[in-house]
Amino acid sequence: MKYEQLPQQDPEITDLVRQEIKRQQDGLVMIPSENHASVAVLEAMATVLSNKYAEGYPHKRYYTGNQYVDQVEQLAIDRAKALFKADHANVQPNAGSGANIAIYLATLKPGDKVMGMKLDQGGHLTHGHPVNLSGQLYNFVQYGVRQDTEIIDMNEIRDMAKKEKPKMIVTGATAYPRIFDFKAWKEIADEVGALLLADISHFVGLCISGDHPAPFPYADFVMTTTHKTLRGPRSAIILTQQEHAKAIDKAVFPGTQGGPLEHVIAAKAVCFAEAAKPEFINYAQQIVKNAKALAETLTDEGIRLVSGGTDIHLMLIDCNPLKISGRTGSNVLAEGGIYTNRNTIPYDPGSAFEPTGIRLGTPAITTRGMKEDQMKIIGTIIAKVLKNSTNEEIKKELNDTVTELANQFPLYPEMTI
Ligand code: DSN
Repeated sequence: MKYEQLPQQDPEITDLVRQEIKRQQDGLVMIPSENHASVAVLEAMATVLSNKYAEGYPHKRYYTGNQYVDQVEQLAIDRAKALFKADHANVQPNAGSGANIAIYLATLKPGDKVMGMKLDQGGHLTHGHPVNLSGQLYNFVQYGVRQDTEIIDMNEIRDMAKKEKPKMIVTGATAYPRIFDFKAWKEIADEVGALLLADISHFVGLCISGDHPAPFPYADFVMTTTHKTLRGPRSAIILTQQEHAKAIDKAVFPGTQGGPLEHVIAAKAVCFAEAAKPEFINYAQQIVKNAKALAETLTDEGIRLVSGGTDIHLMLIDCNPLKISGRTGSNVLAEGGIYTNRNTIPYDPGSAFEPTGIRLGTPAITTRGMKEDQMKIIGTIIAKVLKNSTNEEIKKELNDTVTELANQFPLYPEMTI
């Protein structure tokens, strides 16, 4: 991928893009919701498809000149349906938040009761947090994890669902290191007559590889972002059973969005084709193997992980025993080139802004080709740094380790700007 016009025309933006490429190349991205999309995915976004307005859906548009974007969008729809074994796919949502809001708009009335996971125990803003439209428009009751196990207790979920009788149950999380057993959730949803939404944004790649239970045939609605473990462009999709197809399409456009981003839809089509290849299964399986190896190393080094480890691609470090804040821990790692994020942990004594946890994961470093041996190296240095966050020698050791790994596992070598 060679940039030509941009460097000539806009040196300021070029320089910032160049520095960002270098930051990603020279560091280790361990924020579990980030990844490195393929050059093909990135190239699909840098196309003239971006110029086209296409309100509506393939062959039902409001403007003329859609003969090619119709085919692009139809390809994306067909590939998504095949990949996820879904009756219907809407590939237009620009982001996960908008996708969730569109699902609510399609199915709920303001004030309807919904069950979703608490943000500070792993959920998402759009799963009913009071500062978000979801929590303001709908009557969300929020579930969490048990304090002793830090794991969701399905008996508690059943009791809550029976008591609250929600119209919808939202599953999925952004900071929960265990799995969602969709079959068990469906049984509870059926018992109380609730619709089931599976937000699989984080672990979508693992649903494809079989490392996490698949949401279909249990969920009524499935949504996912496309840039996390799916490794596509920054965007989202909604998958449904046929009976909800019309309502979902109406809720996305004209309900919550205008003209779709056809260049991003093209990039989604490219990533769905990539995810349908056997190599992707190996990739997603390796994400989990790496996460388990990393969790084991951190634990062996005396770091406490929420719920004792992970089943998926991410884990949460409890910073309380280390006597540092999540901010200090994630900042000192970032200074040495390991990017994680500060995060609340269940029953956090801190706040959302100053939490006492660090969230980290393996999707992006697995994309670079790293395996269990590298996880041991990374886990060992992370533990050492967090236990000695003011020690300059150890910080230097972190820097050297990151440089060595980054050089050994190059990223975007073909990218010149
Ligand atoms: N911001 C995303 C994440 O990091 O998990 C969720 O929307």
